[in-house]
Amino acid sequence: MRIDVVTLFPELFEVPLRTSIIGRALERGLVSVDVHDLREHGLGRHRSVDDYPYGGGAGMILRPEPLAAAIEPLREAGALVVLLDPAGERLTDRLARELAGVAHLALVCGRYEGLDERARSSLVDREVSIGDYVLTGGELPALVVIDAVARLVPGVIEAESHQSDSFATGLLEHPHYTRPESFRGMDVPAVLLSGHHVEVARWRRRESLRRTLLRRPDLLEAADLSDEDRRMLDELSRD
Ligand code: JAH
Repeated sequence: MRIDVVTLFPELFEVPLRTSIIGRALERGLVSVDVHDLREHGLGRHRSVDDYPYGGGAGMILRPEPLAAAIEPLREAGALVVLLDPAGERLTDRLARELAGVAHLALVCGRYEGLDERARSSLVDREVSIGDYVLTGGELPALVVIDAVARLVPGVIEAESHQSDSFATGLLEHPHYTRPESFRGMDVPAVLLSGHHVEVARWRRRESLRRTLLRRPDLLEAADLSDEDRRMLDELSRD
């Protein structure tokens, strides 16, 4: 998968993209990320990229010409152009999986009060938001999209890891334990040490259901639940 990024702050992408699992995916050539500095397309001696809003008001708006110069070659290369914006479609596990199926993404990071409307409407295919809060720009959301999408690219992590992701199963994950068997008087549940794989699976399913019921009951509406799940939930809701 190929990802291009258009930003006024290319340096924000350096450390996150060379670190850990995403860094390894880039090294291995499973994903490529090219970060483009919008300032290179700035106008005049000061490489200006923004200006005052027509009609007045606070803040600055990104001018359309530098955006067009940066984005048009990416569109022509076949990229799906995604703007990170608080007014966009919410990033969910489903949207991450959809974007992971796109061969070439271009992520456009706004700053200030946003993009000139003519650039947005003519250069952008989709708008994505990572949540209902305003940030100082689209760079952190773009990194979130890259992280969420890149880990779904085949080979980046073991497929079992994301098939059991809570938002893929529709339930929150069960608790996890590792060594030692006893920590500050708190013991690992005996069933996990028993070697009874069927009982371990049943315990994990029950604890997933318990957590979901307690913390995110809204997720239960859409979850794919068996008759046995419903029996467990029934019992849990009576505790
Ligand atoms: C803020 C340009 N949903 C997260 C999000 C995405 C983008 C922005 N803020 C929040 C943003 C200022 C300028 C984009």
